[in-house]
This record gives sequence, C-alpha cells and structure tokens, in this order.
Amino acid sequence: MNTANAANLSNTEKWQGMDGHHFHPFTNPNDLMQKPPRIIESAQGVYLTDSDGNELLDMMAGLWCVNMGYGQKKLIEAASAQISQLPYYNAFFKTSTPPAAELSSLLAEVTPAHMHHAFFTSSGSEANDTVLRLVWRYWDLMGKPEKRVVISRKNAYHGSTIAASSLGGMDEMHAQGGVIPDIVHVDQPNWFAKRCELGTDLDREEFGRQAAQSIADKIEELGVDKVAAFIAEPIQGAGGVIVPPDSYWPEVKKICDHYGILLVADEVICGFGRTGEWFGSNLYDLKPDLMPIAKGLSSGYLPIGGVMVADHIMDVLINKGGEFNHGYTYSGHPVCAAVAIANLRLMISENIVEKVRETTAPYLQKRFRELGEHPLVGEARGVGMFGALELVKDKDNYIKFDSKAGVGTICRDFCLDNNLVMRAVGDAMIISPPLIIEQADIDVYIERAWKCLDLTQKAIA
Ligand code: PXG
Repeated sequence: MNTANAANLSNTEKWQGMDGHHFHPFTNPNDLMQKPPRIIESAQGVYLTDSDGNELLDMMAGLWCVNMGYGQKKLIEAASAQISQLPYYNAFFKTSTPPAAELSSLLAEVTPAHMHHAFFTSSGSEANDTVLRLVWRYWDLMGKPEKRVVISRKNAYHGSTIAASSLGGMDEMHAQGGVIPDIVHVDQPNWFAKRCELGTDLDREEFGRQAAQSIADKIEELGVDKVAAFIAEPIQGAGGVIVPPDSYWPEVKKICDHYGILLVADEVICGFGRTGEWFGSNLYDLKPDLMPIAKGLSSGYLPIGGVMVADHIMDVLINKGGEFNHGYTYSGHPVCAAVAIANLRLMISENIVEKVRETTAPYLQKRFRELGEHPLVGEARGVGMFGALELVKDKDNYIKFDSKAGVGTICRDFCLDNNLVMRAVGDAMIISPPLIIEQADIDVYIERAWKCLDLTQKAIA
C-alpha cells in the first residue's frame, strides 16, 4: 500500500498509510489491516492530541510511564543540552560520563537506604535480564551454583525479552516463545479472581497468607538448595493492578528470610511515586536484594532502566567477583541519564511523592470508588495512582462475564471514542495516570468513565 504520497489525503490518512509498514508490538497485524491505528501527534500535561484534533485524557500515563506528564520543559532542555554536549559515550572500559555518574548517586539517595549501586539498561526488560544474570552470578560467587531456580508468579509481567518473558507469568507469551529453564510460577494474590472462581465468601487476609504460603510450598517441593530468588512486582500492574491483601507481603518477606533466598522487587511500574511512596518497596517495607527500575525513572521521555543492587550483594560482587560479563551499548546513555536526572530533580522540587500521598491519590481513590457503585462494576480497587474496575455480569454474586465476550475491550473502545484512555486487562479496566494530574482532571475522568460504563452496559444488554 503506497498511499504516503497520494494527494487529497488527510494527514491522518497519510500517516496511517505509511504505518502499514510498521510491525506493532503486542498487536494482531491483521486487525490493523482492517482498522488502521489512531495517530497521536502531540501531548501536554495529561492530555494527548490525535491527528484529527481529538484531545484524549491519558489515564495510563502512556504505558505506565509518563509520571511527570507531557511537555515538561526541564526534561526537554536537559535532553537538548546533553545531546549537544556529548550525545553518546559508553560506560565500559573504566569510563563514565557526568550524567551517568550523577544519576547513579541520585538514585543511591532516593532508593531504599540499603541500596547504593545502579546498573543501567535501556528498558525494564533488559533490567530483568540483568537481574537473572546477577542472581545466578551471586550464588556462583557464594559457592552455591546449584541455586538456580527463580520463583515468580502467574500473570506477572517482567518484560518481553526471552529471560524477562520467562520470568513473567503470561501464558500467551510462554506459548509463543517457550520458557527458559529454572523459572517456576506460583499463584498471584488475586483475591477477586479467587472469590469469583470459588463462588463463596473468602477471607481476604487468610487468602493473602495462603498465597504467600504457596511460595514456601514451592521452595519445599524444589528443595531450598535449588532455589535462588523470588521475583515480584509489589503491586502487579499489567496483570490487572492486583493489590495484595495486607497479610501477603509481610508473610512473603518472612518466607524469603527464613529460606535465605533473594527477593527481587520489580519496581518498573510501582517505582517513582506511583504508590504514593518513592517505591512499592517503601510502601510494603520489602528491603529487596535487587530492584529493577525503568519507566518513571525518565517519565518515559527517553528509554532508560536499571537494577538497584543492595549493599550486601554488591559487597560480594566487589570482593569475590572480578568482571561481570554483562552490559549494553546504551548502559548509562548520557542523554537518557540527563533526562532521568532532570526528572528526579523535578519530582523532588515539586514534592510530587508527598503531593500524591497526601492529596492527589486520596482524592483519586475516593472518586474511583464511586465507580464501584456502577451496576457493571464488581470491584473498584487501587492504591496511590493505580486503579482497576472489575466488570462483572452479576455484582451481587461475583459472577464474571464469559471471557470470550470481550466486555473489557468493548468498554475500552467506548473510552477511546469518548476521549479517554483507559486500558482493559481482560474485563478489568485499568488506570495509572500521570502523577501530576489535578483534581479537575480526575473529575473529568470520573464523568467520562461513568458514561462509558453506561454505554458498555447498554451495548451488551
Ligand atoms: N517489569 C514490569 C513490572 C513492567 O510492567 C517491564 C518490566 C518491562 O519493561 P520494558 O521497558 O522492557 O517494556 C514492564 C513493562 C501493558 C504493558 O500493556 C506493560 C508494560 C510494557 C508494555 C505494555 O500493560 N510493562
């Protein structure tokens, strides 16, 4: 299809024509042949503008990443200044650059107190590949090379490279890429799903303890001498904003300590203020051994991620290690690092984490719960600047829709048609807005969301 140069086409049509050559991530290419993509052309604050001039309220912060919102001058200027000064140099061969150096020291300040070293990557997926290399390296150096197995959770998302997708717990991804050995998955602490599955009352905290116990059971089954680590998002994001029962994390922490296995807290989504704390690990007092980060580190303006390493792990790598044979061309990329520094400094000067915790998140969560009153919504849950609405067939009896009916997708499409970006994970409608969102925008959100729930209900009646 060569429509790119055709006369009489709108800009939208021209871009859509050219985009016919674009092989999109996580998309059925056949669907795009039937209906070309929406083209997002610009953005400001919490609003996106598409090529037809529609203004969409972005309640997903891009893909869970544009935490400080669009159009932030300080980030733009930092990129521009650094690209002129030094667009690229690497961190290999005993070399560094001022932005990579400054970002590592800034991260040592804002991350939990027992972490003072950052390994840089370009994405969360690369961060989790690095995690796996580090976990295995650590146990080798500790003289326990047989400790190889990493326990993860069903429906976890840790990225799309082979290691990261194997660590993740998404069946559809495993089915297409296989899984590398030595990674096993236990149940996620999804109280709502279990409640619907059982069709009876289910004590939330007891369920949380049982979900944690499944990790201990797995360690016993495999033998503790084989188990290296447990990896989890403090709150599962792409898996459907699964907020664990309060009983879950304290129990998991006890289990990891008891068996002496490493705890990896994947902070790619939870990190940088989304939960109302700097990190989900602060919220749940996790004290992880390794902490992958990305997304909100640069508010998504440029691709950068990393792994924060706890001091006691770093001591082993320094004192017993030698060379760690791992790294990427763009590890510590100076322009990406400069933007991340500007982003973190902006977060600090705007007191954004405190503002989220004290003001924005309580307001968002209060209004979000109002959506729980809608007849289609079985549960409205959330923490900080995270939320999920479970769409159900029968809210009194916790009966879900047939998954094939695609009710979440129907609702998502109504949202887009009504200038609202809300993501569907199955029949859960997800939000993860920019942290800088104001109360007035939250009010706009609630109004649009309620309308789209009504439209969905009518459409499926
Ligand atoms: N860990 C977590 C917890 C994530 O959410 C990654 C790692 C991988 O990061 P990169 O930068 O490699 O994408 C993620 C990414 C979705 C969606 O549809 C979620 C992510 C990425 C793409 C889509 O919810 N999360």
